[in-house]
This record gives sequence, C-alpha cells and structure tokens, in this order.
Amino acid sequence: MEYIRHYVANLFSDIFKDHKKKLQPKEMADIEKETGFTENQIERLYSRFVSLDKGNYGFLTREDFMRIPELAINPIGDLIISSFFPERSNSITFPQFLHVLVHFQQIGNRNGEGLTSRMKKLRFAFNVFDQSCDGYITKDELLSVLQMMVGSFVDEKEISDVAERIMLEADADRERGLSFDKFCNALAKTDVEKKLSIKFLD
Ligand SMILES: [Ca+2]
Repeated sequence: MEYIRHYVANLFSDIFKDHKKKLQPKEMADIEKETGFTENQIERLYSRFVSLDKGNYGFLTREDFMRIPELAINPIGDLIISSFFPERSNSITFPQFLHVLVHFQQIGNRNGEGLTSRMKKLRFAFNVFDQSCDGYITKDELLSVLQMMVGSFVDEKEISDVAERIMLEADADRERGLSFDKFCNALAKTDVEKKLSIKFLD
C-alpha cells in the first residue's frame, strides 16, 4: 500500500488553501457530527470546495478535479478522481467531498472509531483497485493499476509476474479474483492506518 500513500501524498495540498466563506450553523453542526472534522477544518475545506467549483453549481465535476495539477499529472489520477464519485455520477456535493477526504485524514479527528477507521481505509484502497465495482479485484485490474503506476519503465512481463505473485500470496480466487476479506488479510500486518493517511491540514 506504500504506493497509494506515495501517489496521493500532497495531492490535496492544493485543496486546503484558506478562503473566507461561511456555512450555515446548522449545516456546520451536521457535517461536524457526520465526519468528525472540526469547525475550522470544515470552513477551510468548504472554501476550497467553492473555489474548485468554477461553475458555481454547488457540486464538483470530474473536470473540476482535473484542474488540480497534482491530480492531472498523477498516473493514477483518474482512478483517484473516480473514487470520489458515487457510481455513475458525475457530480459530488460538499458532504460527499468531505466523506472521501476523511479517508486521508490521520489524526485530529475526534471521531476516531468512525470514518477514519482501518476498515474504511482498506475499503477505500480496495475500491481504487476494483474498477468494475463487483467486489473482487481481478489480476487484470491489479495489473492495470500497477501499469499506470510504473509506466513504461518496467518490462510488461515483470509487472505481470508481480501481479501474479500478489494474487497467489493473497490466496485470491482463481476465477473471481481477490475478495475484500482476502485483501484485508493480505494487508493484516501492514500499518494501513498510517500508510493511507495524509496530513492535509495543519
Ligand atoms: Ca472487479
């Protein structure tokens, strides 16, 4: 999972610039409760949301995300952007935006057992790989993410061998692929909480 951390690190630095804009107290209280972000964090994230929302629609599109330079040039930028969007949707609202960002939050979240839990992070990582959203990571899906990450620097055969070994070691089902349970088992010894966290607010 080290590569996930590597590729998403700093991705969101551009999102968290300060802007002045207020949310309604009721909206603020609801969002605080749901996500565990502090009022100050939510205000800053809201300002960033508004500034990314070029059309002033009240939601963000994939095109809005592509204007974040770190995402536009990221080899798995498309996958990361897709993970923000509910299935078949091309827009996300501010609360949805926060629910995804919470996965990148390591500390400073009062709701430690909630959305930032290890399980949620594993689920997020799993979904990045499971591009068909069928609940299994096939060797081809794993391969395509690996290929995007290493580009043309590594021999295709070599990447394919790596993918094969990962599937084997994780004890993936030959037909369907790697289930979420097996995925979690394979990562049981890694500190996913730390590796999938990005310090995006001070
Ligand atoms: Ca799949």
